[in-house]
Amino acid sequence: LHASGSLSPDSNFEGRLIVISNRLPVSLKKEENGQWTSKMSSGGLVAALSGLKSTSFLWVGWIGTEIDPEDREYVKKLLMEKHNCIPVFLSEKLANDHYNGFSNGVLWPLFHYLPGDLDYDDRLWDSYVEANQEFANVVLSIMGSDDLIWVHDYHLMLLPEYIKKKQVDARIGFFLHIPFPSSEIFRVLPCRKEILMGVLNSNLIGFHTYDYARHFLKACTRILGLETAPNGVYVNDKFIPVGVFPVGIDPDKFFDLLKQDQVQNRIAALKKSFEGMKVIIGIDRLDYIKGLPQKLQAMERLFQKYPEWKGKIVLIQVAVPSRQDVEEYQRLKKDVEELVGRINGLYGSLGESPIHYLFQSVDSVELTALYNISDACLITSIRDGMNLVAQEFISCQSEKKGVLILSEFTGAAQSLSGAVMINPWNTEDVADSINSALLMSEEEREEKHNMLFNFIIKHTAAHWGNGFVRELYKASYQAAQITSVPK
Ligand code: GDG
Repeated sequence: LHASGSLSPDSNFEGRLIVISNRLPVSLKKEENGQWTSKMSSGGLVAALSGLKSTSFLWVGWIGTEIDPEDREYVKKLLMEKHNCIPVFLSEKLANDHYNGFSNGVLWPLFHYLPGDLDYDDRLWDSYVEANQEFANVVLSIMGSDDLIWVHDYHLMLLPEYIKKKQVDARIGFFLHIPFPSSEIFRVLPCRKEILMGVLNSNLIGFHTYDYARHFLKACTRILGLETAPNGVYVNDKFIPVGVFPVGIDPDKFFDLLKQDQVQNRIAALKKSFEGMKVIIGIDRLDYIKGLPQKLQAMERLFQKYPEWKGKIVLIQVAVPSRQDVEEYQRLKKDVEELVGRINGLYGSLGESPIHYLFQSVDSVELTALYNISDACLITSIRDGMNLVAQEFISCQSEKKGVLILSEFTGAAQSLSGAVMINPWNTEDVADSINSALLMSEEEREEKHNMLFNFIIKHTAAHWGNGFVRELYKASYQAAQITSVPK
């Protein structure tokens, strides 16, 4: 058996890891002179993988745009040589129906408990099937039998099955970055069996929290009638482990940024602009799961209930443009802008606005400086797989010991017990929590900060990546041992 080989499950995996995500972490552009340029983007997953111990890896994913057939060989070569990446080529229509249509129009709202927004149609499901099959074809064409395969997220839930169909001894791990909802919600999905079976072809299935894992196991029992244990599910005569792997950040990246002159200069400038004010920071993609209307309503309530804060608090809200070709996101943008206008109209003064709203992304220098100078970070997601902003804020707060005000509906809430927990739907309570957070004594802030800080510097992105790969290696080794026993 290839899978067992001479490797030992107690050692670190030292072979090749194939990481598969919907989007490659590379932006690619054809310049006017016909030359292609490419740039690796930094992100949570990139950081986690660069922290993997002694593992070489290949990354498979869609490049984000349609590539003409005559350019494909060149693009493939460029991505491989420069970035260790292998592109999956999808037509614009297929990519759109798979990504915007089924992944973001059906799975995303449903998994975040918004079945009312579900836009199901069989044509979109067919595109999801087809795109997953395209990914499988690419993986099958490059994989070796000793590779470990790590599939990421809700765009690719059928991929483990499509790989296993052709390569039974493939060693596949699947990790879901978003919540897995209660089975009561999940069972709404017309293709619920196919999605579960797709994922169950993995050797290890991972989630951010115990709740998500529990919901998944319950769905397996209710929908497929499978027997489960707290740590896995029995499919035919095989046990598929289901584990909890909360993702982390790369705190060193922020510590290094804080040492840079550029960041320190920006910190000094921002401190000067907001002198005598309490600053609350919000960094979110403009997505309905992030609860921006709820956040703004709570700010409005705060100014009504505690008028003494007028002119003394500012919320800096960065709302990063996201999925703007989807109708719900355009509506959300309008609602948020109306609320910002109303609050600034009512509680601002000439030359001063309580809400500083940026519908744009900011660079890492600005981001780090903003995290650093803020007295509180306000996260009001109505559902959120984990939420990395919470951890990034903590990593930049060694001086100020600002307060993290965190929605209990984020995955992060399950591990960041030093945060002030809020229910974003309870406007009154959020307003009260902001008020008390800003009045919190230095000792209490310090105690909470230390607790949070110690947690995030230990549970880093690299810790997560290494933990998952180690477990996948162990699980696939054990599976190989089981199947090698003569019948
Ligand atoms: C999904 C799940 C889960 C944001 N604005 C700017 C900027 N960012 C960076 C943040 C952070 C990341 O984007 C956002 O991460 P989150 O975790 O908050 O949220 P999602 O994008 O929804 O991610 C989520 C995650 O996957 C990982 O598993 O935690 O629950 O929904 O790193 O810093 N970075 C810069 N400028 C910005 O304007 N430079």
